[in-house]
Amino acid sequence: MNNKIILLLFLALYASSSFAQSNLPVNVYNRSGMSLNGTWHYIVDPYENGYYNYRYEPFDQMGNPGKGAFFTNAKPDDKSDLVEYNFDKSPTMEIPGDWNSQVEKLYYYEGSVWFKKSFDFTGNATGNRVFLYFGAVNYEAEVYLNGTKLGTHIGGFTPFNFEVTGLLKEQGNYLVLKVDNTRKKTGVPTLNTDWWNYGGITRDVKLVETPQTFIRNYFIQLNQNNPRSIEGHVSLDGSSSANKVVGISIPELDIKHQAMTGEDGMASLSLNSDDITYWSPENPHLYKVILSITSDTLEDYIGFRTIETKGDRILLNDEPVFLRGISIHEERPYDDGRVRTKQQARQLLQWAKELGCNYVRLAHYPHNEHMVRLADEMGILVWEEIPVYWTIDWDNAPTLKNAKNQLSEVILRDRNRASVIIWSMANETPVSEPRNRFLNELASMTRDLDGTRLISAALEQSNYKGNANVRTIEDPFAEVVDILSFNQYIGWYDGLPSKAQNITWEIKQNKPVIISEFGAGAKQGFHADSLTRWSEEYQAYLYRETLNMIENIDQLKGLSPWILVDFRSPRRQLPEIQDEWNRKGLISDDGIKKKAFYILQSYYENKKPQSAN
Ligand code: GCB
Repeated sequence: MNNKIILLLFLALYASSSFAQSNLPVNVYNRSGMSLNGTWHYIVDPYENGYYNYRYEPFDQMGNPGKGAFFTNAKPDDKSDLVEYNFDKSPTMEIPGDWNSQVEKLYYYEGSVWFKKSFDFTGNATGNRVFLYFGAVNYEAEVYLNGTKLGTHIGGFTPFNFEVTGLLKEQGNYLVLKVDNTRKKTGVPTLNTDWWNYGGITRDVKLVETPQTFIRNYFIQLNQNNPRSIEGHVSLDGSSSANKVVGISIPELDIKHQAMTGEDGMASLSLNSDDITYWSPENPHLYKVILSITSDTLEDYIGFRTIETKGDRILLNDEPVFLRGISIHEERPYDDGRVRTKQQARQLLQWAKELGCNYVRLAHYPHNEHMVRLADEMGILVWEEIPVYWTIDWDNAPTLKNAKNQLSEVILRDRNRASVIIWSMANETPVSEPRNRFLNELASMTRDLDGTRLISAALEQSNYKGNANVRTIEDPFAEVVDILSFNQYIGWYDGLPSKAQNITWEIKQNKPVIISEFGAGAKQGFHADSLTRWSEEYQAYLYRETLNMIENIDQLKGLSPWILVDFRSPRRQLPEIQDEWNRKGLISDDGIKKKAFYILQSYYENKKPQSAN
């Protein structure tokens, strides 16, 4: 091996280990920081030229990357010097924001785009630490700060961060990302989905400053077996995180408590109160919780509730609850593209409220953290899921690792949210041995990370003993889940809406049932008789028939029809009707309600508990 190769190997190792993320994400949402949102320069690089530039050595003899590598943000040294790119003269786009909806020529683009943001940073108090946070980047991000690689993140919908202490200058920092949204067979999701593969830095970017020893993360929830006890733990990070006093106070409950961290920097908490007002959709009460150590204080607003199943019932705070839900894609209201702001997330949840929902299914990937925080405030129960969708590469170990990573990142982000009651493992995944093993692994990891919530998956239904008029759930994963959920499209992909009148259900499992999807496409404003496909009348007819049919499922404890708003999908090509939109929304892409909206709204009106009316 020559010296240059040894040097390269060393640099690769250094880059991947020295700034590796610790297992627990830094809690960022409720820390102030310096936003790096705004205008970023970009270079579209379908051939990955900025990565494997053929004219320049990627590293010179001193181990410095050559100027051809885009992450060096190079400029010519003099008038004779050759550098074939220039970020500062390249076009710009707004971050957060997907590239497909911002730049016309990137509408269908799948591949690599480089992004660059220059900034000054003067905030760093002596001894403090700094973390660089990304809310989400779809799909694979390589992150470089001032020419140094911080690391790579895979998975398009969950947050990640890197410690950048000591790497920032007061002036002239440049952050460069290579973002690649290429779909892959081994990816999560895999090649085929029914949504738009929006690429880019789709959520907030922030620099967060913490003291040397700081509160990295916490998990504070009601003890599910003793609703007078608030329990959990707080994790510190830093050189003096062992044997440290952690204060926790909940002023409204008169709780002021101290706990001691162990050698691992973790303190366990158990706080008793007889006066807890339980969080529920009818009364989404959140308590201000203050965590403190000598060097750091963090505040959050947390709701306390229990959620469990008993036989075929779902009990919220020991009371049976019916989940009046709707499925939602994270698509910008009145527009296309990914949700970018809290206000846009609020609009989606407000529509769900108007529909009479107490519950939403956030499909098919983790949505922006704004969504679950707003759901906490607005009193909406939440199902969260990861994009284990249709046929994943079940036998491939890196695919499982990727799915586990995405799942653990969303659990660690949202485990303090009272609104979140269900972790879903997958959507419509055909049964096979490798698939069963894969999902079992996800479920057991989820139970280890968070034993306070329910597990489900959107399964498929099948004919009972070969009889097409009797439907059942045969999936072995039905034994693992707490809630039996399945999608069904009787009346749309499976006959006409009247078919629902002949169908009965033989559900063998003694578990609560949720219909996680049903629906029909309708072009808003297209009116015809109720047997004309794509008319609002057909969709409304299907809703009426389906709602009648599912009333006969004894264990039915909720539903989340498909879907709140029309959403972009390249699979949906019918001209003048779909034009690349999945039209199963109850609301059109420009925010107009279709007839079926009101059918479901009145069904939900009748399902509301008496006390809520
Ligand atoms: C499904 C999928 C969902 C699709 C929907 C449809 O079963 O879970 O992602 O968008 O059907 O519209 O076909």
